[in-house]
Amino acid sequence: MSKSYPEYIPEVVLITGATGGFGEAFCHRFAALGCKIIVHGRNKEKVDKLCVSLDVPTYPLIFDICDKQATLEALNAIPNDFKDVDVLINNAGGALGLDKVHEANLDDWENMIEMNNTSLIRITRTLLPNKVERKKGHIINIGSIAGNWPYPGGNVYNAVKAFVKMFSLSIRADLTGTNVRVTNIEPGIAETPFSVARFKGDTEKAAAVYADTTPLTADDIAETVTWAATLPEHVNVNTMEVMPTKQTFSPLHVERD
Ligand code: 8X3
Repeated sequence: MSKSYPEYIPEVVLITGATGGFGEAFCHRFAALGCKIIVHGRNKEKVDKLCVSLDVPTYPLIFDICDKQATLEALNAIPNDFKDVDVLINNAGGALGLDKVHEANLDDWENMIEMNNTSLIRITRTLLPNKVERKKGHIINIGSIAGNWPYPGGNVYNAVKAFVKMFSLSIRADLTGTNVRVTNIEPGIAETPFSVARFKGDTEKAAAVYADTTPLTADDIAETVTWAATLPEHVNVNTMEVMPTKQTFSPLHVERD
């Protein structure tokens, strides 16, 4: 007789960047499983509103991911009934700009490193000892196909997502024997506020990214994340690259005279 899944339901899930796009979809999906949710965001009003909409116990976690002190203070103040985080989903981050390397904005580059890498390692390092002590837990990083496949204008965004992938695999190597799981989910083109942020509020440019095709949705990625998180505890999905059916690969570019 074959088993039926999900076999494992986490108790406490912490989602960073939870107030929109993927993060919000993750909140609803884990709430539907009955998990307690720590909802992170920068905007208190948005976080509070989302917490109220979830029909499970929630804890609002408000801080700017680029602020080290605020991050550490907020994480260290998580109350006892939420502090055993079973699943940490490092979802916060994003892209800024799509300019060529010699024209890109240096501040955007530095911000991308801060948002996608520095903050992620800080949060992970702070929450990991609890998981190791309990010999239980799962870190799910939201990477990107951008970390696997370079594309024009991707430059530092591609690089920060490649960092997330290699950091995920490296944490996994260090955590051998601890029973802690690590997964890097690598979505392709997905219709979320991602492109509005990349183009700094230019909604027309953002809409063009998703025009005349069928991109992934936040729900599609929530499905993959909850699948990885609810597999039996002896199963670890290392990486999972997910594209819309209508997105594929191009040949390598050859410059001709
Ligand atoms: C987002 C995927 O292809 O827009 O991480 O860079 S892509």
